[in-house]
Amino acid sequence: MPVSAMIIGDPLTNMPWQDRPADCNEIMWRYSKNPVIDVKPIPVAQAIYNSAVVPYQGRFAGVFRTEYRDRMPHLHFGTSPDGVTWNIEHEEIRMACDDSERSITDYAYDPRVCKIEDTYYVTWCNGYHGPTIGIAQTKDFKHYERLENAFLPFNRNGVLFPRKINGNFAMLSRPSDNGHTPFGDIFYSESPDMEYWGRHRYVMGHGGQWWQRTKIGAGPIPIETKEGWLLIYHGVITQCNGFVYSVGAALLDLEQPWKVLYRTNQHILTPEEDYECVGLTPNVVFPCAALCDAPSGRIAVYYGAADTTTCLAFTQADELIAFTRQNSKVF
Ligand code: BMA
Repeated sequence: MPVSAMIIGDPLTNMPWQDRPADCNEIMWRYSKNPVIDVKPIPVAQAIYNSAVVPYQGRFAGVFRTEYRDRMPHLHFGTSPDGVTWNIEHEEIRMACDDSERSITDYAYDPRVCKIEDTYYVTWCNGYHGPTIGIAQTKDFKHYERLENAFLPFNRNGVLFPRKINGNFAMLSRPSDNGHTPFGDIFYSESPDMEYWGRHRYVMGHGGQWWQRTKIGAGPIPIETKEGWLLIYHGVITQCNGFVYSVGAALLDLEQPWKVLYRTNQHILTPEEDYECVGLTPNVVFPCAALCDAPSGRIAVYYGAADTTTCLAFTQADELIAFTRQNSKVF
């Protein structure tokens, strides 16, 4: 097992993992048995993808983007003993809310789950007169309390930091438009109470190399390392026949995360396998969650493939950080 000095966090010895194959020299490599959640995994679902996984009570819990056969996305809860074999509830998550306006959810997709102190916060792209960032809190994944939407429409990819920064909750997001979004940069915001968000700061934008020249968005919850916050994100290029979604990495300053220290000038995962290139939306790899074992530096990334299945890829913290530093362009 590799040894890492980089990740600040807990052990997670039972996380899913495969060593890099001997004939592979990629910085991020795929699980050999992808997809871990295949098409039509529960009766109501056309597909489950772009979903969130966290360690929970010695096992794993997930909030899943579950697309019904009318193509509308809903959030479902699931559990797993090993992070690979999933039991996903057939009914969508119900959230308590005492305000009828705040409870509006025209649709819910691309969830992230972030544990801060003893509470799990679910953020997702929430339909409220257009996409914005919905938030709910839970301690047991049975009872959820719906909080206020973080921002005005239009916004996507709301990703919380796992600890307060400067005494405030902190979130990355991607302001955008009401359509399929031909633009988008990552911004940072703080909140004292998970309700009022401000101190907005620009983090980083699209552009530079072609793989990320259309738009970018934060992926999994940032991983705290001695070198900075390790942010795995998606970058998009517009090709003659549509968007192509790839994965990159960046290191953000620990106390001022809007300051980008390094950022990969090339993708670390891009659609290559059939299950990433063929599906409901071809040519998409879209990361939304990561598990890590701090002492070894092992990182497992959950990503949606072609808006159709849920897949896993692996990387090693020290190697990814070194790669990000060495192949960096901040612009
Ligand atoms: C984005 C989001 C993602 C999706 C991607 C590719 O705008 O809708 O959920 O995976 O497009 O279709």
